[in-house]
Amino acid sequence: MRSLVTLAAALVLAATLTVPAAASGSGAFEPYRPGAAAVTYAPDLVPVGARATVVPIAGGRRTVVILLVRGLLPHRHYGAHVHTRPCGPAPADAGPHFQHVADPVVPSVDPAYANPRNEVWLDFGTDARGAAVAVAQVPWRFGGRPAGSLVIHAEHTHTAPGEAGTAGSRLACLTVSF
Ligand SMILES: [Cu+2]
Repeated sequence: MRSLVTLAAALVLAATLTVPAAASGSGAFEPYRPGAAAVTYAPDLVPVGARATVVPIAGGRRTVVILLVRGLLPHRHYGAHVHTRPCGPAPADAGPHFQHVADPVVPSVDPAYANPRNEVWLDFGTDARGAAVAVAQVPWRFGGRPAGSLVIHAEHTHTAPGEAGTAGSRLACLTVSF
C-alpha cells in the first residue's frame, strides 16, 4: 500500500514535468559479465534475477528520478544512489556518487556536498514481496558531468559529518544513461 502511494506521488510529479528524458536503465541482476546491465555483488542480499528500473525525468530546471525494484529481500532497508561510472566487475568500479556541485575533498563525506539535494539518493524499504519504489527530486538537470549507474547499498544513507553519503557496502549496480 505504501509503495502504491509512493508510486502515485511519483506519477503526479512526473505529470507536472513536460520534457521526459529518453535515458533510463533496466535489468535483471546477475553476476558480472561484460555487457551486463545489472550486476549483483552480494546475491544473498540482491538475488540473481531481482530487477531494477531507473527512469530520470527532466523538466524545467529540475529532475525527478524514479527507481523501481523487485525480487529483493522482503521488509529490508537498502540505500541507493546515482554514481558517476557504469558498473564493472568490482563494486568500486561505479565510482563515487554523482554530485551536481563537486566536493573538492575526496571522498566526499561533508553534508554540505553529500546530501540529497546535491546528489541523488533513492533509499528504499521493500514490501513483503521484496518490491519497492523510490523517488528523488533535485533542483538541477544531468548533463556535463558524468553519471553512469545506480548503486544499491546495504544500509540507509548516513547524514552526519564524516559519514554523510555512506550507506554500507555496495551490493549491486545498474548501469543507467542519464
Ligand atoms: Cu552510493
